Amino acid sequence: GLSLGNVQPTQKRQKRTKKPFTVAVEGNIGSGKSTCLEYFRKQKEVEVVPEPVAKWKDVKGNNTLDMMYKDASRWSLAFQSYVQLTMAEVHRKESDCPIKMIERSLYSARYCFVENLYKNGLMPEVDYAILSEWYNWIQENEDMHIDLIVYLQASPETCQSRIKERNRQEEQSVPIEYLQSLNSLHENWLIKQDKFKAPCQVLVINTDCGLDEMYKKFETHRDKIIQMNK
Ligand code: TTP
Repeated sequence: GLSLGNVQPTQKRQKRTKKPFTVAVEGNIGSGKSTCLEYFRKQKEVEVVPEPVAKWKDVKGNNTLDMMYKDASRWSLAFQSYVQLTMAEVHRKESDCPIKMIERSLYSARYCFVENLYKNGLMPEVDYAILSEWYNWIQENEDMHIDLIVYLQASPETCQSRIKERNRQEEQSVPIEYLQSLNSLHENWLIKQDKFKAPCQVLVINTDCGLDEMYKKFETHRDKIIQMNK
C-alpha cells in the first residue's frame, strides 16, 4: 500500500556494498548437489540460489528438458540457450547475505553439457558455434565471478542408481555412457584442467557414500565453504 513507498529507499541504502562470497556446487547428474545445497541452506549467513530447472520444464508449457532428452539433435540448441540465459540470471542475482551458494554455473553448462552434446554428435557444429559465441559474449560482458567451487565427485554408477531412485521422469532414458562422458568432462575441467581451466579454487568432496556420511563430509568442510569476503 501507500506506506511501502517510504520503505524502499531505506532498504536500498542498507544494501550490503560488499560482494558475497560466491560458492558454486558442481558435479555430475545425481552426484548430490541438491543435498549439499539443502544442508547449507540452514546456515543463516547463506543464501541458496537453486538451479532454474523448473523454468526449463515449462517454457510456455513446453518441457524443454524432456524434449532435449527425447530428441537431442533437434532440441539441444533451444534447451542449452535457455539454460545459458537462466544461469546468467543466477550469476547476476544480488544477495544481502555474506555467502551466496549456487547450483552449477555457466561454466559447467558450457564446459560439460554443451561440450558433451557436441562431442557425442548430438549437436550440429553450427549450433555449438553459436552457443559458444553467446557464451564468450556473456563471459566478456557479465560478471561470472565465483570464489569457490565445491566439486561433488561421484562414480557414474553411483549417479545412475541415484537417478533411478529419485525417478525424475525426464531422465529415465539416460544411459550409463552419457553419465560416463559427463563424468570425464567434469574431471577434465575441475581436476586435470587441460582444455578448460577452473575459474577459482576447487574443493573436492567424494560422494560415493550414503547420506549420513555425506552430511558428515559437508560438516568437516564447513569452514572452508562458509567463508566471508573481507
Ligand atoms: P543437474 O544440474 O545435474 O541437477 P541434479 O538435480 O541432477 O543434481 P543432483 O542430483 O546432484 O542434485 O541436472 C539437472 C538436469 O538438467 C539433468 O537432467 C541434466 C540437465 N542439464 C542439461 O542437460 N544441460 C545443462 O547444461 C544443465 C545445467 C543440466
